[in-house]
Amino acid sequence: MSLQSLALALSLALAACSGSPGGPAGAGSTGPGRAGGVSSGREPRVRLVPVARLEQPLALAVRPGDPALYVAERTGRVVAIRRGDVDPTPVLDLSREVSLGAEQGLLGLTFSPDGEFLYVDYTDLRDDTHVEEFAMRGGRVDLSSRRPVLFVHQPFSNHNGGNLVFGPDGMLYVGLGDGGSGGDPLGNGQSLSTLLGKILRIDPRAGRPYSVPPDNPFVGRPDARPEIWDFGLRNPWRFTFDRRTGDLWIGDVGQSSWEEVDLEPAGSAGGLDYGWNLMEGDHPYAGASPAPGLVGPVYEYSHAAGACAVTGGYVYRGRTIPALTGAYVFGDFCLGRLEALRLGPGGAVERWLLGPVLPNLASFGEDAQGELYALSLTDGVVRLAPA
Ligand SMILES: [Ca+2]
Repeated sequence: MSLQSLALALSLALAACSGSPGGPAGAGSTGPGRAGGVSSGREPRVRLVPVARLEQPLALAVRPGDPALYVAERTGRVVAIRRGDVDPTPVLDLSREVSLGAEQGLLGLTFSPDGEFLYVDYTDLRDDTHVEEFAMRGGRVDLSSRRPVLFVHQPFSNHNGGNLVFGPDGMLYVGLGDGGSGGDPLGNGQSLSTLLGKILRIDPRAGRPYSVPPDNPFVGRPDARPEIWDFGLRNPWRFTFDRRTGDLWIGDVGQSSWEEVDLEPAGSAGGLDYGWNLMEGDHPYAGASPAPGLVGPVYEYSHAAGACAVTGGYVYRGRTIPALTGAYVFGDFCLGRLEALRLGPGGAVERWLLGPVLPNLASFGEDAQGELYALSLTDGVVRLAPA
């Protein structure tokens, strides 16, 4: 399959299962923010600086004390960009072990806060999810240290989540989609007895294969999996913590009509229900009417104008684009536009386009200095720079 047809297949799959873009018309180029919001024209623009051409890059991470950028390729390799050049020897190669259907592959990577361990999330040849740990030795993994951390059976091939990130609390957060198909036929998003449709919070270093932090929200409840941090998520493809505030930003991919950005303020005790599949964005989906207690998005946009899947990003905390400081940078896989938003008083959303369009915009990354990168399945890794 060519890269283009692969990208098309992935985009169609990410775009969920409706044959129609659906979505109310009239959203316009700025999209229907929850509380409106239009660019004032003063917001910063960026340009994209090529960093590396890689094979379907999907995730980027850095280690403390190591200037390299580590990138997960969907096809199974972790590669390092050292001093601007791609190291020809991979850090890790799982290419014989990963499935490569749409939305599958090596989907996420992160390092332990001390930089000693690499964690990866991938779908195996039977389409199931694995999170594994490897010790780092001299900038590459020590294969003999390989250790399974988490296994999750996937009932369908799509909506695998795959994001891994250590929070400011030192815990590992793991994103899992609702198990796939379309519309969440198994009801996983709202079920506390499955890990699917969730963000998990675990401590992979404190136990074997991991331990559950005692302050997780559902610890001690017999009807719930204690690993669950938040639920009601369809496919929290990319989520990140604001490195300054600790706020958790989640890009949750929608079904047929609405894409959403969710925000969990720092200090949350977890246990939040982000609504799926009772709601898609702010709109009833399987539920007849909005149920009480659900947490709606801080921003949503419709599939009008060709949008298909939100690609969650980062709050900018770098130094080279001061006017962007504190804004949440994100995009849409099909539109490829780089966007940013700020929240004002009362949840008012100011959202604008940063200028560039990156085809097949699949992910974002952040380096040790807080500078941001965008990852394209077809166009490699690029760095955001002031326009
Ligand atoms: Ca939601």
